[in-house]
Amino acid sequence: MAIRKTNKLPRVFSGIQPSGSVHLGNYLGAIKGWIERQETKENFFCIVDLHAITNWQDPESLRHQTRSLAAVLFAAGLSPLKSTLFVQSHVSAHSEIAWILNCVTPIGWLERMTQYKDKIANEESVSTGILDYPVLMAGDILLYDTDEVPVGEDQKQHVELTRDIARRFNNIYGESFVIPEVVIPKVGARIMGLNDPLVKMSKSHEHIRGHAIALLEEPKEIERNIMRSVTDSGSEIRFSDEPEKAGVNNLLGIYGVIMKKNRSLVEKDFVDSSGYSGLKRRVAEIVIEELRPIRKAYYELMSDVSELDRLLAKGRDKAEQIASLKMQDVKTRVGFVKPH
Ligand code: ATP
Ligand code: LTN
Repeated sequence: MAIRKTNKLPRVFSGIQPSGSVHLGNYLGAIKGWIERQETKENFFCIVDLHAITNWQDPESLRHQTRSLAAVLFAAGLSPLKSTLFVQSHVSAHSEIAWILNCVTPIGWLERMTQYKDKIANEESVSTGILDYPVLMAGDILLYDTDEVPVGEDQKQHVELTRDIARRFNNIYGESFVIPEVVIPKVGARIMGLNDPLVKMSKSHEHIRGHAIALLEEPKEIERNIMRSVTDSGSEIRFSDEPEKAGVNNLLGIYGVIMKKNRSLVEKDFVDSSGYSGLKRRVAEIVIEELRPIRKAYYELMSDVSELDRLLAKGRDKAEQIASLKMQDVKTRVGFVKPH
């Protein structure tokens, strides 16, 4: 049976790539929710550097981004007392389990993944890592007997695949893995690019001017990007699924998550607004206010890198304890000889 205590809080696992600057989509779609639910769950959050190198990363930048991401998460309110934050490559069980899960995962399951199909569409040469990305992610989740995986909408299919892989392994080798549930926020699960509201805000497009709002961006820059965001030629401020209203829809969504208001309350707030520029100005204001304390805390944390590394080492120790027990169980089931 799964090695799991019975009387404890639900266990949560989620991951984030140190592959670029954390943006408002990551924050509203994932990080903010992780932090708000810290009290009521047992939390494992992982900086997934092994996933990040499925695309080329400059080594020095990757090292910097990894620490920087840890600082952003702590600055945003992740508490080292309530949550375990660690770096994926620090716990070797993640690579080990991925290999074993590869051997029970049909290639066809991976070729079906929409993120894989999107990623290979514009690439001439695609690494095996891009195809195998969801198996590594399944390993992350299954190592910890995870109950809940809070992610943005774009990762839903990967968590569903994780469930399939876990069931297949359990059928072949006996019940080792807990089958995890995906948790998608009701609002904010898909923040769109400010330059193109039909495309998800993404680290991979951060080089495009005006696409994303980086969490550490200066207030002036945030304001400029929001004021320049693409809307439509109309003037109606309402939620809508029509593609031409996607820009306004996105701005209202951002406002709703930050203000914790439902759709009708959000729309009410803009009944007397002075057109789209009033909407944009108000959204810029609240985004700036939301991010201001995070920026301040971030620079304090980054001024003491050894303390940051110490916190990550503490996280690693906790994660490793659990992951190595699961790895032993998995290796025994598969038929590996235990070293003397
Ligand atoms: P990339 O698009 O380059 O793959 P990313 O921006 O999606 O990177 P990740 O590190 O892969 O960043 O995602 C971290 C978390 O943020 C995941 O839970 C993901 O679902 C969520 N997320 C990413 N983009 C958005 C978005 N635009 N809206 C809401 N949630 C998002
Ligand atoms: N693939 C995810 C990051 C990720 C993750 C995970 C999320 C890696 N391992 C485990 C949840 C659980 C992404 O690109 N956002």
